Amino acid sequence: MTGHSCFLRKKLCPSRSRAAAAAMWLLLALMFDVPMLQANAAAGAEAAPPNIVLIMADDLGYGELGCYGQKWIRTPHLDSLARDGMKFTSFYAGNAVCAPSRCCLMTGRHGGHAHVRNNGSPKGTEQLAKKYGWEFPSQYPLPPEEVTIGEILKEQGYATGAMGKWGLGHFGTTGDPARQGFDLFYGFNAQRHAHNHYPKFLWRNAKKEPQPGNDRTLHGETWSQDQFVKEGLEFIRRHQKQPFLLYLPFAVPHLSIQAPPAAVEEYTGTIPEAEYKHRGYLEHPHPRAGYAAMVTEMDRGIGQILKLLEELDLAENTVVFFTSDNGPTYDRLGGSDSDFFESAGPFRGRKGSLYEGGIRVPLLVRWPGKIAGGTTADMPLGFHDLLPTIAGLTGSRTPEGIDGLSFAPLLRGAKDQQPHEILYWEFPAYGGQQALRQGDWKAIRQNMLKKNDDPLRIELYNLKDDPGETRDLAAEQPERVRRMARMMQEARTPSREFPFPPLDRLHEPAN
Ligand SMILES: [Ca+2]
Repeated sequence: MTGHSCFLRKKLCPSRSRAAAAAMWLLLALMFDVPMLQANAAAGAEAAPPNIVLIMADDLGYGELGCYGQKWIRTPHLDSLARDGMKFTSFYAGNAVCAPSRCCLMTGRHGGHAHVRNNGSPKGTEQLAKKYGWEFPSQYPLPPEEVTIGEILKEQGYATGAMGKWGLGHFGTTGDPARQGFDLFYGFNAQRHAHNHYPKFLWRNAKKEPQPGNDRTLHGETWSQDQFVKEGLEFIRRHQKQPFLLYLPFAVPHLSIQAPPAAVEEYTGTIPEAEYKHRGYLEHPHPRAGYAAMVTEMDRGIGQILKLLEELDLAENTVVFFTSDNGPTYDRLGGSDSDFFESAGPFRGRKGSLYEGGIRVPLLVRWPGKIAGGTTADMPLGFHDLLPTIAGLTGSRTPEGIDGLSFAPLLRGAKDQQPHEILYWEFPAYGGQQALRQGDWKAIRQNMLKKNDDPLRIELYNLKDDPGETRDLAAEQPERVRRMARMMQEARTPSREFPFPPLDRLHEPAN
C-alpha cells in the first residue's frame, strides 16, 4: 500500500510567486488576444488570473436540466449558466461510473491511460481502515506521480478547496485530496459514505465533523449537499482577494433519494408517482418528487454560489463549469426513474454503460465578457480536456503525456479549435466494455467479460444519423470496423490493477 514515503517522492514544482503568476497570466492574455486584458496591460494594471469554480453533479443525466430539455425538474440557476455562457452537446464523462470518471477529470487522461479504471477498493484497505478509523472502504488512490487540477493551480498560487464527494483515495493514502493539491477538503471521501445524504459526520480534511440531527436514516436535519454549499460560500469569502479553485463535486442526484422536506413538497403536487418494486438504497415515499427535489435543491445551492460571486464583484473574473460524472441510474434502482424523466435525453444506455446515455453529460461554462452567452458547441470533448483547458485559462502548466487538449480557444470563440482525432473509453465492469468515437462514428464492444463467443465483436453506429445507437452498421462497414479496432488497441495501455483480459491479450507479442 502506498504511504507517506511515496508521497515524498512526488515531484512538486516550486510554487511560483503571486507576482510571477500574474505576469505569466498577463503574457498569456496578450497571446490569446483578449482585448480587455490588453487594455489593462497597456495601462500597466495587474490583471488577475481567473478563479475557477468547477461544479459536478453525481449521476445526473444529459436530459436532466431545463437547458437540455428537461420537462419536470426545475433548474433555473443552471439554465442561467447556459444563457450566459456556452452549452456543450457532445461532452463526455471519463467513464460510466464515479471513481474512474473522476480520475480522468482530475488527471487529464482518458480511460485507456487513466490510473483508476473501475470503482472498488484495493487490497489492504481493511487494515488501513482500522488504522485510520474509516467507516467505509475507500476507492483506489491516485498515485503520487499523477498531477491533478488541484496541483497545477496550487503551484500557481491558487487557494484550492474541494467540497463534496472525492472517491480517489482516503486520507493516509497517496490519493488523499491534501496530497493531490487541495488545501481544504470537506465532505465524503469514500463513495459508499455518500450513499446517505444525512450522514452522521463529514470529513474536514482528515478530521470527522459530526452533522447535527443526522443518524443516517431517510430523514435528518443537516442535508450534506447544503453543507457543501455553505463551505463553498465560506471558501469564496475567505479567498476573495486571491485566485481560487473551488471544486464542488455534489453527491446528488446519486441515490439514496433524500432531500429536505420543503424541496420535496414543491413537487409532490405536480409530479405523479407510479407503482414500482423497490430495490436498493433507502425507500422514499415520493421517489420521483424526491429525485427532482435533489436536483432543484442542488441548483438552488449553485444559485447561492453565483449570487455571492456577483456580490463580491468576482463574477467577471471567475470561470464557472458545470458537468456530471456519468449518466443517470437504471431500472428504477432506489426509486429513481430515468425513463419517466427522460434523464438520458435521446440516448441509449444508463449509468454503467458506454452507450451514449452512460457517458454523454451536460457541460456548461460561463465567463462573463469572455465567453459569448447563449452559445452552443457540438465538438466532441471530454473530462480529460478539463485539466488542459483550465491550465490554458489560468496560465498553469499542462503535465506532459496526458490525453486531453485545451478547448480554451473554443470558449473564447475561436473558429480554429483543434478537435480530437478520437475519444476513447474502457470499463472492465458491467459486463466489460470498450468504446471509441471518431468524428460521427462510434465503435463499441459489450459483454467482453461475460461468456461470449466473440468478446471482440464491434457494434458500429453513426451518431449523426442515429444518436440513439439503434442501427448497428458493422456488417456494412467492415473496413471502418477494422480501422477502429486498431485505434481502440492503440489508445490503451494495460493496467496491472485493472486487468481486462480480452484486451490485454492483444498487447502480448504473437508466438
Ligand atoms: Ca457517479
